[in-house]
Amino acid sequence: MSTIFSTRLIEGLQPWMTADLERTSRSVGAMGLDALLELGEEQGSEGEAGWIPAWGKLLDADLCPAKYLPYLAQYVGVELPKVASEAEMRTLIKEQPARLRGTRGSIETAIRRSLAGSSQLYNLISYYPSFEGSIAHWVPQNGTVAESTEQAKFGTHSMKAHSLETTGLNPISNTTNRPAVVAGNTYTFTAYFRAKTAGRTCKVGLNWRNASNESISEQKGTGVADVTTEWVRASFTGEAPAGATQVILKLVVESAAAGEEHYIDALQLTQTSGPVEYADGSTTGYAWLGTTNESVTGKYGASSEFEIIERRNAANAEDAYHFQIIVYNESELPSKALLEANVTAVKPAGVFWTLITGSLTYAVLEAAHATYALLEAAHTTYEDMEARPSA
Ligand SMILES: [Ca+2]
Repeated sequence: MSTIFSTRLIEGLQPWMTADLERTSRSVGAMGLDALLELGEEQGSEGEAGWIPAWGKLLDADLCPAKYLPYLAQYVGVELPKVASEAEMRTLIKEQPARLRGTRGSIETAIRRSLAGSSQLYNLISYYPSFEGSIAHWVPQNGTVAESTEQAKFGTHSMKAHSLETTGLNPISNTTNRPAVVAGNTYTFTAYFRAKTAGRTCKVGLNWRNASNESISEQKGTGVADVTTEWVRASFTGEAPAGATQVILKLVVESAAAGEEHYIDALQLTQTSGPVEYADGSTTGYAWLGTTNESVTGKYGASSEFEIIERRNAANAEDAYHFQIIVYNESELPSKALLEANVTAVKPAGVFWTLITGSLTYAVLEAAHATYALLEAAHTTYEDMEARPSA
């Protein structure tokens, strides 16, 4: 039962207070009018520091009680995502008001918000780490390997290894699929395994090689048993020995019987002291740093620089414009020139933006609020954008 409002009411009515009026005042307070008091009451005095006028809290993005933020957001035309935290809601109200919709500044704010963490090289496997289109440069050893769409941990493809002998399977990468390493750095290699019929002990390992492709040493991680019902991840962590400049990736299925098959997917080599979440250039927030599927993966972060280029679609010059958003970081990711050289995206009619390096398209567009902001921006005509002040 509310007592704050009723207590204040009784105090305010003191000169006329009777037992009946007091009972009435307490019933009015019991109606839950504390919330009204919380928002409607003036604090301090006008002209003095810290003064908050009546209803001032409700319309202040910093002072407004959390439960009323969606209400306040309506005043500036912002739709708050249901998953937003209180801090995110306050930020969105302050940074993304509708009057800035369609402006370059608003798009920049949305992109900035979607770029989190630090920019870094991530998955160092440079040739089809998820087997999405090729299993080239894999030497089967004791069996055969084939691209398969029967199972996939990531994407739609995996590598299916078929044993021809009873000594197990151990495909290794070779030729152009020897990721570069630096002696003294610690690396973690991981892969997912899945049995087609029978579970076996699976391991991953690295064969450290020098610049002449001579073997220096070889190490494997702990075995994990693969099963037919889900993917299991095997990992190995080790320090690159002196002289090592590259590695051959080794996948091992121990004691596989002749005719037995196992699926392998989502290979990852990272410069980390343990396994980290799988990502390649097709994963949201990451990018191929060269040709799709045939280059290492970089992760975009808050320190990435970006640039928005507005460009008229030559095929439909009157009414279609594109935003190209190029994200790059001069020190850690490819140069702007290299990224621009990779602009290959086909621009479908009616789409107002293209982002180079396909994965980044989704990095930005799928970030919940960025999607909203960009879609809203896309609805604004180019002429309108030019007429608006940049913010
Ligand atoms: Ca895959």
